[in-house]
Amino acid sequence: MKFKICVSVCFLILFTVLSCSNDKKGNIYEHNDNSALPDKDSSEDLADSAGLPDENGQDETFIPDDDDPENSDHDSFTDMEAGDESGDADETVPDDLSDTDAEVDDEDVRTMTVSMELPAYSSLVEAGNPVTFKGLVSDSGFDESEITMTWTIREQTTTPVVLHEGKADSSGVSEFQHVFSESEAKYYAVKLTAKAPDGLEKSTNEVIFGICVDPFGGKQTFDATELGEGWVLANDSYRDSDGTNGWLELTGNDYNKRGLIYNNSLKVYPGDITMKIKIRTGQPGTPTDSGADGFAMTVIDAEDQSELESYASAVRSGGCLGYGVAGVYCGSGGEMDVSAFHIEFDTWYNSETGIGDPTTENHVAINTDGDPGRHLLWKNTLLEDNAWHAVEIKTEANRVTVSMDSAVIIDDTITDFSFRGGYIFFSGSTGAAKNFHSVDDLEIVQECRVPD
Ligand SMILES: [Ca+2]
Ligand SMILES: [Ca+2]
Ligand SMILES: [Ca+2]
Ligand SMILES: [Ca+2]
Repeated sequence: MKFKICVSVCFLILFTVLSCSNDKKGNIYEHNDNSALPDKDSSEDLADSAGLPDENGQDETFIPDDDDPENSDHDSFTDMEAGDESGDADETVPDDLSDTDAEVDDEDVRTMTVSMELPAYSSLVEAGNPVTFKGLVSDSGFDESEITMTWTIREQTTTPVVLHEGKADSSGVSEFQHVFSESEAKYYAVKLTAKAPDGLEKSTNEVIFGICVDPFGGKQTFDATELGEGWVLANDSYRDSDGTNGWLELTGNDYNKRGLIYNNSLKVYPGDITMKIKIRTGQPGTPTDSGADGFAMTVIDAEDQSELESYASAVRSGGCLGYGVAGVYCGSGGEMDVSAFHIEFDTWYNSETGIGDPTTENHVAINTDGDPGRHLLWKNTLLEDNAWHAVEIKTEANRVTVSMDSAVIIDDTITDFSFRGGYIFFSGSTGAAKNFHSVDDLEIVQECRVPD
């Protein structure tokens, strides 16, 4: 009898604690009512707590909020009867069917818990790769293999649709994979509902995950004749090939050439980035430093294709290397206000006012906003050997690091700098002196992101 009193008291305390706990969590537990559909109020509360849109909130941002402590509850959706968040507290209820205590009868010991292990809350999976969904059900009334597990997903403002349905296995596990395409790249809310043969239903809370896209999707080798989405070759540029390897040639080894090659479709994201390219400049045969002028890789933060085209038609060649539109010299024919990042490979010393090369030697430099006269960071560098060199450009906040063939040549900060992303734009020029100006193996390394 003492045991029963203790059990009843303990159960009362436990129930009281859980009730208080549930109050703090708003309507999370209401999702686990026997209703198959979430009630509107609880959905809105979840939306608010997780930074998600509610059913009517078209203008709310559909992005998971990592800072929200409520999110820590995302995968612990045991119901009140289950006892605690670990979902294994059913054993605390005495399994004594002969007990005459009204609180402990057949109805009270019937428990079902359902939880979602995967996908993890706010996780991102790149489009084209499988997303694993895994949930677990435990039911005291039926064998788990008799429980129907229904997975529904919804987009920001849409109603849920069934993604997958089937019986749990004998361990209560429901697991499958689904591949989302690039056009389906967005945030989703997924929910798992378990339904027993007698109609008892329990649902997890919604878990938000994202399908993201990597715009440049790996290395661009330019080996195929077809360059791929968005590439534009303008003026004297062309794709070259030795029959096996292909690359972009900006000028060819000829005088008074200017070439532009840019991508008018894929935009690099703002924020920290690593960009890798292979470059080659010089004359065939014995290396000499007598060639010119040089070339550059630009990331132009143009609003749209039209602004990009305006920039492409405004850039000046010669010592402006096909990227200059601003500053004392290259803006002298009409300055253009642009937001751009440039790395130049300069093989001709310009002393003209407004270009002001900082060294008479060949140099690699970081310039910004269309001004070849503003060498923010630079380094004398061997360039005109007509050999391929691997260049890596990395930004971390206002720090820019450049390495050539794995040796760091620039590593410094730029005041008020941040990488703003945009369109990839290569340019090069020759004049009274010439060189090849070749680019290959472009690789953009950035975090996969969910499109806006
Ligand atoms: Ca290639
Ligand atoms: Ca030179
Ligand atoms: Ca120069
Ligand atoms: Ca320069």
